[in-house]
Parts: sequence; structure tokens; C-alpha cells
Amino acid sequence: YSTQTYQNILVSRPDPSVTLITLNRPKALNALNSALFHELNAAAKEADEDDAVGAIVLTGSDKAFAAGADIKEMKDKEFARAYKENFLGHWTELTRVKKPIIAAVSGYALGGGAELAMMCDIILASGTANFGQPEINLGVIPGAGGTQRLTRALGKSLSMELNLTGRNLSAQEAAQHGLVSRVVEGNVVDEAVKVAVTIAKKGRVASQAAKEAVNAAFELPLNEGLRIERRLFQSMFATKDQKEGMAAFAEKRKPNWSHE
Ligand code: CO8
Repeated sequence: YSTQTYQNILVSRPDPSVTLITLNRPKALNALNSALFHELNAAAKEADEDDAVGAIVLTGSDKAFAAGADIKEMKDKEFARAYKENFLGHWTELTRVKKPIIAAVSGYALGGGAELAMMCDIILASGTANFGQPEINLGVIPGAGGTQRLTRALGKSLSMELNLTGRNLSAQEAAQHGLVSRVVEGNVVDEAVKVAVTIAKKGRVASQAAKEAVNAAFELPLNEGLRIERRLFQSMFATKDQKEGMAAFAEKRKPNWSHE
């Protein structure tokens, strides 16, 4: 894949240190099909491997971050084929990206769209954003985190309500319950790029370790998570950035990260 060949996403560099990936199937409200996901994974991998990039922003359009998995692509699926080809198993590749990913969400983030946003590290919402798991209305259930990541974000009762009734959560409710970090007044993509630039200016070893450590909180019991955090913290003393960061503080100057 080169960025020229993408049909379902746009890739740009709003800042030399930030890759912006825009889902681009406007006629289908960015419904997520296999081709789109292969492109998204390829673009995210390219950004992850690019030394100049420190953070990634993922967004959709004003009307829809993504209105879910592509129902038209799915509707005639049979179990045997879905199982053999591990249908949508490659969706989770995004969670293996080491650099921080910020989702900038406007409009619909439904079904797989909400699940995709939840695979990112930070979610910023515009006032129009709304989140939901309407799979119940299609005779199915979420398949990429809508019953798991959403429950960890919202707690049992609200997650059950969304999963069982299919009702959507407004941006304000999403912020109130911690699904998104905040509702942005102005342009949510510009704000997400600003946050990404801020992150990209930090030492990359530390930002990657911070992401790894926070994610451990979702996988491990507390004592194991704390152990991982402490080991990662201790390992920071093997980095040039630790020496530079602490020397710069003592010398009252700005650090100059080598990302090593
Ligand atoms: N799939 C395919 N096409 C879609 C989808 C979708 N999810 N959402 C919208 N579209 C299409 C519409 O069919 C329509 O196309 P056309 O013009 O050809 O008829 C076009 O986008 C515009 O949509 P609408 O005319 O419906 O726009 P409205 O503004 O009237 O409504 C809604 C917007 C409310 C968002 C409406 O489009 C809707 O309800 N969409 C479906 C939402 C939904 O049910 N999403 C969940 C899908 S299931 C899922 O995501 C499961 C994930 C499982 C992951 C499993 C991993 C292993």
C-alpha cells in the first residue's frame, strides 16, 4: 500500500509529527467494510513505523465518524465462512499500534464505529457526536468491543441499557460518563491535531511506555498492572530521554528529546 492507492480513507500530515487518517466513504456514512479496514490498518502501521510521526489522529466526517460495520457487506454472511476467515478479526490490529491514537468524533459513532473509537487511546467529541450499539436492532450483538470496552468505560448499567435498547448516548452524556475525555467547542479535528502535536513533542519512548502501562490497566489485575508500571518506570532510567529530561529540569531549560 502507498498512500496514493487508498480508496476508503484519506491520509494527510497536518503537522510533520502527526498522521491524520480520515475515513472517507461519505455515501455510506463511513460504514466499515473489509477494504476500509485493510487500508486503515496499513496507514496506521505506516505511521507507527515512521520516525517523524509521534501521534495519529483518526476521524470521519461532520455527519458520521462511522455508522457501523457495513450491513450490506455482512447481511448474507454464513457462520462457516465468517468463522473460517475470522470475519473482522483483523479489526483489532489497530490496538497493536504503539503510538498514541486520538479519535476525533463528530456525528454518528454507532456499532463498529463506536467500537473503532474505543480502540483508540483518547476520544475527543464534538457537540454533535453520538455513540451507540444498535446491533440489537439488527438481530445481533456487538462483535468488536461494544459489550467489553464500553462496559469498562461506562459501567454495567449504562452499557447494558445501550446494548439492550439500542439507544444512543449524546456527546455530553459520553463525557459525563468518561467514554470521551471531553466535548470540544470548536473544530474537533483541529483540537485533536493540537493534542497529537503536544504528545508528539514528548519523548517517544516515554509516551509509548505510558500507553502500554495505561492499557495494562484494562488487561491485568491491579497488582500485575502495578508491577508492569513499576518495571516500565524503572526501565526509563536506561533511556537518554530520562537523563535529558531531568537534567533540563535541574538546569531550568527545555528538554531536547532524542527519543532514545
Ligand atoms: N452499513 C451500510 N450502509 C450504511 C450503514 C451501515 N452501517 N449506515 C448507513 N449506511 C448507508 C445507508 O444505507 C444509506 O445508503 P443509501 O443512500 O444507499 O440508501 C447511506 O448510508 C445514508 O444513510 P441514511 O440514509 O440511513 O442516513 P440517515 O441520516 O437517514 O440515518 C443513521 C443515519 C441513523 C446512522 C442510519 O444510517 C443507520 O441507522 N445506520 C445503521 C446504524 C447501525 O445499525 N450500525 C450498526 C451496524 S452493525 C455493526 O456495526 C456490528 C459491528 C460488529 C463488529 C464485529 C467485529 C467482529
